[in-house]
Amino acid sequence: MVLDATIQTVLWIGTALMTIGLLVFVYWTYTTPEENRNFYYATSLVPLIAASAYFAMATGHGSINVGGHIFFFARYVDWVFTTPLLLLDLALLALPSTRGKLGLIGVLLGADVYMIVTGLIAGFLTGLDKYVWFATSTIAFLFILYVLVRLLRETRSRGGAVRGLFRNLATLTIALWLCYPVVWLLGTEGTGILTIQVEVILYAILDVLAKVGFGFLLLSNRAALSEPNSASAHVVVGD
Ligand code: RET
Repeated sequence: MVLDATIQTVLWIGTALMTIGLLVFVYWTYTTPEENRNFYYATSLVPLIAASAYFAMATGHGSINVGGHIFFFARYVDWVFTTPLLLLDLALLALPSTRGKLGLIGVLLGADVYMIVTGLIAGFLTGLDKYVWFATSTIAFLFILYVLVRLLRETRSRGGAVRGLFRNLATLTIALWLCYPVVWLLGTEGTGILTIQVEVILYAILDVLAKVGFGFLLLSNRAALSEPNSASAHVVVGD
């Protein structure tokens, strides 16, 4: 797929920023005591996957032509792996123990994968069918938002650094994630109000904030991640 210079430049900047995020997170992983590394492993995988997806898109291998417009399917391959990892981070941070909560975590991550896969199907289609799959994906998204708001309420009763960190991360996540279906609807996959160039720029900003921004906020907060009642202290072998 041949891409114009603006799109290519934005995709290369995306690749570079994700790579920088990856290098910083890997460095932080190795400078953290092994028993506190749970969050570091999951969060480092996110920019690794995103850098690969951006590289594929920048080199013309992450898109195809659907109904006369460029469809970047590589985004969805990225999101199907990275969004569950981000939600896993949030769930582990919010839940003082994963015991008895694996069902909740499973259903949260399952709904997320379902949201991305149904969004991918919508991207390949045209006409009314497209919007049926968009609506299906949105139902899963609303469920995810509901769980996040419930976790926000539950963490209110908890003290310490975890509470404030979770509040900031969950708020950031809800605000940024809400923008994705809006960009989709306004962009070339939806109504076509935005040009493909503007769409690529908006997704790049959202992706960098939702992945690298989120990771910086989480991993730079070592106090919360090593708090005795945070998940990092609870998820031990055999738990
Ligand atoms: C789609 C279109 C179909 C309806 C909905 C969507 C939501 C996508 C979301 C994506 C989040 C991506 C992130 C990536 C980076 O880390 C698939 C656009 C609801 C919420 C956070």
